[in-house]
Amino acid sequence: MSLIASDQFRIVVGLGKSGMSVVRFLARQGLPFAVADTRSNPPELATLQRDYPQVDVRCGELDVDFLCRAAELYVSPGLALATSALREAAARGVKMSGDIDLFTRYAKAPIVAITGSNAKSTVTTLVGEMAAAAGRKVAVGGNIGTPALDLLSDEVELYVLELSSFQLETTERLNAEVATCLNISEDHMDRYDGMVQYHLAKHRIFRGARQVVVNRDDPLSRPLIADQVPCWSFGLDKSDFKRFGLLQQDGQSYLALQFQPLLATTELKIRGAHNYSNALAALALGHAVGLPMAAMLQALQAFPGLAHRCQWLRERRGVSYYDDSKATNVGAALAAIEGLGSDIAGKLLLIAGGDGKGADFSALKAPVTKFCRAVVLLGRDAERLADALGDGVPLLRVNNLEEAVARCTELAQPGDAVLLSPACASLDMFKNFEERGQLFARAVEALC
Ligand code: UMA
Ligand code: ADP
Repeated sequence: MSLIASDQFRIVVGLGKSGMSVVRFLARQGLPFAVADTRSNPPELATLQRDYPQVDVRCGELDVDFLCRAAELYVSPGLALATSALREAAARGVKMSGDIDLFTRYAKAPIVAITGSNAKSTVTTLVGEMAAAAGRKVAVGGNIGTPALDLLSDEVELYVLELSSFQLETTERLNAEVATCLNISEDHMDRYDGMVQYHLAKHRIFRGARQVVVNRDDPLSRPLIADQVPCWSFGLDKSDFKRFGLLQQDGQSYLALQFQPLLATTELKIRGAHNYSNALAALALGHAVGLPMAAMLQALQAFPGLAHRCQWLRERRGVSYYDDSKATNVGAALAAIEGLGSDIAGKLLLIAGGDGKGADFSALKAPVTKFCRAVVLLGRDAERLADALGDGVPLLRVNNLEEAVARCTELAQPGDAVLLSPACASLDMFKNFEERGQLFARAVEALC
């Protein structure tokens, strides 16, 4: 390895899933690189040492002089560019980049790019299913799981990428065929100085986009783009020219484009107004890249929804149990409380709390007071949530999900629903939101 700065030498910063995908990619390209991670034992260390034993890897506090030997750093989305060592390296002329930036330089097929505070995974999966139903060779990845660089192949005809604001921060110009920011509500306030910074990071998705899709129900989803860039829209109001929306006909509500009803909402397996919005967003994105309508509707009808997103688990003595563990922010929990709350005969028993990521919980107060019989709180920010919710409904504190399920079950009446929709990240108590959802489901299963 070269010890002096070179325009060839790069450093991968962060050795998680995305860092490891960059390692594999650079190794395939035969480019010289090293790896750094602030953790003493990063998740992919064993894999790196097994598959690339010759690569120099530095664990522990980042060493600025070491970083400055590189022309370019590929920084994990999990590390803020404001980290002091990264800021200093940038000030000394090192280029900051990321896995998505690298991906865009090599991807040959068109990209459908999806960001937003909520609904990214649902819409990304839907567009992927639609493209597959249309017979396209489609590759789906990004923040949803498979790192984008692991998707790269000459065989691929369409890339569908879920992108987080973190990934977009290090992406110079995505040049997507079509890009969307589905919605914006407060999230990751522990990483951004405020909503303006978060919004700016999200809107980087539109850089170089050939077409855009906007949400008529969320003005913050609208990019500043030139008039000539084709723009499709979706929203829960009436459809129109280039506008996907809902049409009422014969007492039925239809997903529609222009004046044409496409599919009755009752034909969908995913329910609730927020999911109709997601279905319309996916149709708009698919339509923009030329997917045939019949294949898209077939995929929509078959889609059962993703696990841990308002997922129905069971009914016991007239009470339904729902796992919405993926509600890691206030906007997602609001959609579940309002959507489910207005759909059931009884009231909600809400389980909430966890790592609030610096969020303002006050928007939950009115819907919780309206729709909940009681709220069971757990996790690091339980007391901050309690302060925001006030005394409109009984608040109970518990230490774990088993206790939470037991308390809710005692209080529930026939027609009620028990809803895990934490409005918080899970990392203070669980490995991830999946583990939180699985433990909740296990506690619900265990009820005799
Ligand atoms: N970390 C350190 N030091 C380092 C690098 C990371 O302490 O040097 C810590 C940070 O707390 C960081 C965490 O480790 O948050 C994870 O970083 P990582 O580099 O190990 O992450 P990856 O395994 O590469 O996962 C990343 C995305 N993670 C984040 O953005 C935090 C995954 O999104 C994504 O699926 C994966 O790349 C593949 O593209 C996860 C996520 O939580 C699901 N995303 C956030 C969200 O959806 O809200 C944005
Ligand atoms: P993301 O990948 O952006 O986190 P998901 O599709 O995984 O999105 O859904 C995350 C959470 O957001 C779930 O709790 C889900 O119920 C909720 N949700 C889904 N669609 C919407 C929407 N259109 N608006 C607000 N919340 C939504």
